[in-house]
Amino acid sequence: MVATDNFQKTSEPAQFNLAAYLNERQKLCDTSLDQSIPIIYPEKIYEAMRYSLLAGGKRVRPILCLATCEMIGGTVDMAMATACAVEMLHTMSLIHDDLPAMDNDDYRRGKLTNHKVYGEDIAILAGDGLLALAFEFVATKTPQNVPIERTLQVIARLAQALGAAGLVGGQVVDLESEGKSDTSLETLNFIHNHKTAALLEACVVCGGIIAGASLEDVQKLTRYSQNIGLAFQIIDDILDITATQEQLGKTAGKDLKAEKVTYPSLWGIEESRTKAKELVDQACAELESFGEKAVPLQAIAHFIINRNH
Ligand code: GRG
Repeated sequence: MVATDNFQKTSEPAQFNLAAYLNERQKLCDTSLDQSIPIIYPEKIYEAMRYSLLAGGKRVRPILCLATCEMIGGTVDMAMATACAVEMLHTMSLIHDDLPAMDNDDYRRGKLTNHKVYGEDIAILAGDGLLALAFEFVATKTPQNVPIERTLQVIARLAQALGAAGLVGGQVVDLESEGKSDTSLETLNFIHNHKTAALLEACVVCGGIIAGASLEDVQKLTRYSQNIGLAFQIIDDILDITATQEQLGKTAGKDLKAEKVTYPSLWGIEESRTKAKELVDQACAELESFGEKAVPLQAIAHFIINRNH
């Protein structure tokens, strides 16, 4: 990920080189993801899975998972299998989201969408393959210095974040809301707490659980991640209006076209930015008790609202 030059626009701690940190972590995740799917027979499905997984996203989710594990006292090695899994899960949700039956998009991460290259049948299966692989990966590749009970908790949390109580439920309400100009703020919050924030929360909380976070730590991590999750979506809505297709790597202006109610359509762009900043400030405050160790997660929170893609 190339962190934006303007990431210092808000007041994240000085002396922490976020751009270098993100760059190094992104490379680490990319290497592990590349190794996670060898191409064997039937080659087509492995190629389709690799096509979207290695298409170059920002890797915010695995980076959050690793950073939280380290903040709580664990290591990158302990959390890498889960970090790869969350990126596989995120990628599968993007592949399915882009299908003609859902958002019907031709571009993602600056490339043609999976179904445009491999066809709808293989794209559905590539998503399914990534979904299954993610859980296999956590179960079989988490190192033995992570107690098995923690790994089980991670599997349960990830499944919960993805299913009807998470991404799937959020997507259903999102689909139902298309073209409805009277969608309430409550419904909008439901959609994004489930579609976007639930997986971000799982990334952070699972990173913490792997490192042995206490119940109190998990509560702080939950509040941190729920706040950044909503801020992430507010910025996503703003970028859909203000950024170009080139910057986004996907079709811009889709929300307006689909007549979707969004945060900027309810509050306006400036008010939406202010709310996102307030959420990030609240998120950072949740981690104050971790002192210096919280600096990466606090800086990532600021990156989320200052990004341009
Ligand atoms: C989860 C079983 C299962 C099915 C999928 C389609 C679907 C159900 C859910 C939709 C989830 C979705 C696409 C949410 C949007 C999340 C979001 C804000 C994506 C953009 O994330 P970035 O900006 O993208 O991190 P990159 O490409 O950088 O990773």
